[in-house]
Amino acid sequence: MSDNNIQQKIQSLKDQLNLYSYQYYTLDDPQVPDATYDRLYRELQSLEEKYPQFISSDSPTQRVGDKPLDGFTQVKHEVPMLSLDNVFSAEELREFNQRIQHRLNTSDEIEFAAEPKLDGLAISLIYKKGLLVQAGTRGDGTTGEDVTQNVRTIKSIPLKLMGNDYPALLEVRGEIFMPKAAFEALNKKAEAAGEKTFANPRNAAAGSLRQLDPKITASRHLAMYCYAVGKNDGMKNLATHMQMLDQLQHWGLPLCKEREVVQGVEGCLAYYKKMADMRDSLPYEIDGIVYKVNRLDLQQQLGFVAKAPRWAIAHKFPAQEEITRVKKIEFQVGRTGAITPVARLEPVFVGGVTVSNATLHNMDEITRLDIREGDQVVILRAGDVIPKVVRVVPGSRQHNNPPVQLPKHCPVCGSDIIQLEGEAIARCSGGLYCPAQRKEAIKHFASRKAMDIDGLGDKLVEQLVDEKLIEHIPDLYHLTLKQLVQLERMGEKSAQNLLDALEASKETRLPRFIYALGIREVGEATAQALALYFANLDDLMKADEETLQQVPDVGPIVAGHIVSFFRQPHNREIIQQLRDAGIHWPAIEKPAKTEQKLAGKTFVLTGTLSNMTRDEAKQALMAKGAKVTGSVSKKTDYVVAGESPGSKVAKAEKLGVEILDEGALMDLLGA
Ligand code: 5U1
Repeated sequence: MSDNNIQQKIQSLKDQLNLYSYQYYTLDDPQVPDATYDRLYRELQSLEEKYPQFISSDSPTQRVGDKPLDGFTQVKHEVPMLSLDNVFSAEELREFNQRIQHRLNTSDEIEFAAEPKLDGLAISLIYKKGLLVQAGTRGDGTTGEDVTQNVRTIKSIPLKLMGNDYPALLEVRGEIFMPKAAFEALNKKAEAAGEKTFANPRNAAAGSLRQLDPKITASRHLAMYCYAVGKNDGMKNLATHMQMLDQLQHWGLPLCKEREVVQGVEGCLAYYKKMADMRDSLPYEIDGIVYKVNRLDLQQQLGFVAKAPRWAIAHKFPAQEEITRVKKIEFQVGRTGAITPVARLEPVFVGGVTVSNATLHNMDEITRLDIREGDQVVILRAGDVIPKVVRVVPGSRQHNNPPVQLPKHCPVCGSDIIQLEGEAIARCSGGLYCPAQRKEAIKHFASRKAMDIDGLGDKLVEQLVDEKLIEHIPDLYHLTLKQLVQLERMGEKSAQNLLDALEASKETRLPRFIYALGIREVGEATAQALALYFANLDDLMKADEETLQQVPDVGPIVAGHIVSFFRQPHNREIIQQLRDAGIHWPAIEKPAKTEQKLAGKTFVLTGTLSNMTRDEAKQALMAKGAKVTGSVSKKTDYVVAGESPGSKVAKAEKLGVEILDEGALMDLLGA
């Protein structure tokens, strides 16, 4: 082959590989199997080895350089890298909008380009004649660090722009971040190796980018979204910010897919709400929304104040992490006797709610955190998840309180606390002698997914047990109006309502009753599966471990818990007393094996259905052998979306899970 031919061959391989890489990393839409990419990559590699004179900086083989750096040199930002002003409420956003309208001397609705605010670090990329020549961190806005070697390892960032209409000089700005999945994998690996973990994806991204050895950066799976243009020598015919972003995307740069044009403050607020709802299912961490006046001429008119533009604002989500102090560490007793340490906190507003307690799970967690009473701690409340103590603030220990010890005796009934070898959970050995366990068992029995006894909330259960009006679950069904009205804050009407609710709860369904018994590790789905398999309670009560393990999802541990529950005379007595009190359920017809046509399929239901309730749809699906779960994962086969479905559909789309409408569900059910 002549030199010319070799050069042409190398160029065509580079173009092809860069395109496949763009499809894979930027569009999330791979067009060829990985093996094809690998084969072409090796072909290019071997040609470049033979003809090193033809290696160029935009070759995919040159993403990771060989040499670690001694340190980072500085880069100057000719156009300063600005920051954004923040607002924290709809009211402040309205004020921002009014300031803009006032300055533009208009009452017309302003059009905004809206996009998520990523929790990463700002970066400037410089392309000369389409080739990536420099990447710099923001630093103080004027001078940053040269991290070109490391940024070149980020696969979604093109080493060479696509097309041929880009300006000779183009500076692109955006955010480098670590996707949630990469962050979790990185921390898992660090934990397994006994190394320090990163507190959040932002720190992980910053730590990974500031590595002297680019090979380490390359292994960290960073990503980038572009959100602005810095210095350039001509971006033509653009009227709006969104057109500018679309143009960057055409040149192969990575852009956030969730970006949208919205109208006025109300449009901004609707977008904010939509993204807040989607936040947990997004593959990256965000801490708010950025709105920018969409028209570029208006941006120019508005100009800047100090270090921030007047035409853009970040609307932050409520902080998810806050610092507070641990007042006390107490031990709670759960329904199954599990002893859970709980941190009582000085109340703190975090993630949109006031938090004054956080579970510490078990003694292993206390040791891991090295947490003591009086310590200052970082509390995390993300989405709907329960608040969590992330870490003790280093150096915050003022009173040298002693390390926390697991008590030897139950704080409620005084029975011995036992911790079996190899188990993280310690338990009170008091069983139903322990009022705490009894209370929790009764609360569970009355709860919505169990017997659904309206008006019998946690507080009332505590009161009934404390006043010795009830001791065990069946006593609920012997309460009288006279007894109830004696309780503090209980009027005759509420008392009668409770008695009516208790009466109504006697007519139930077998799966609810099994779940209500509170057998360890028997949740709603397992209770349903047990009811379906055995069809009556007596057969379930007699079943041995081997038989139980025939039931979908029941393994040896759950089977063991079920057998030992029904073996206890006390539990059998309670069941008999409940039946004697009149609790009953309709007979279940065992579905024939041939009717189990959805066996092995996992469904998630979301939104409102018009022909049946979600619970009815769930029963119908389970009767056909399907499993119905509450959250979408890779294991989900179908998501059934009714009216106003929420974020589960977005997650399903992301994971490529099939989405069915109500009609398709009815077809599957043969209705
Ligand atoms: N999404 C987004 N984040 N962010 C951060 N847009 C955006 N714009 C910024 C910053 C600092 O600055 C503009 C002024 C370009």
